[in-house]
Amino acid sequence: MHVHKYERWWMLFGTCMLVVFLTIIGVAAFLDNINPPSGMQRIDPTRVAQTPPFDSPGLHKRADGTYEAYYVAQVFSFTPATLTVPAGSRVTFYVTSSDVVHGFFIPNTAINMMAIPGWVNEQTHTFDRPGEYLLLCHEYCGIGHQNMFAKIEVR
Ligand SMILES: [Cu+2]
Repeated sequence: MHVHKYERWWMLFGTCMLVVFLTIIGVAAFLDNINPPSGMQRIDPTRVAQTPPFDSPGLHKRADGTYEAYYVAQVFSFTPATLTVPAGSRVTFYVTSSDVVHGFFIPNTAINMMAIPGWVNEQTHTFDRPGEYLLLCHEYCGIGHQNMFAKIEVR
């Protein structure tokens, strides 16, 4: 079978691009630890305020010295609005929504989740650099969406 040389170059180009894309995905998934959030934990969205631990949202210290941060997203705010985290601490964020789908995004970290009514999503980040981090809703959730943000202070 004869394959024209341009056809061979094009097949080689396509194969190389496939390898490049799979390498980028592999590096992001395994080296940068960027993975889809688990979303395996359920919660009754009508009873979020009465369901522990979301009845007291905020930062909770674990016995091993790491932290859990429980967040409730609702139109058009996050609870807690401000979180103070010690520098260098490893924080696992647990987030749910009590009304509609919201986003949960902290720029300059790998934290990027959806806050979905009925589900609890989680992701972990270590805050090595002190400073003020912005927590943004990046899923359009209604007329006040652009004002939906919170702050994380790392000291
Ligand atoms: Cu929003």
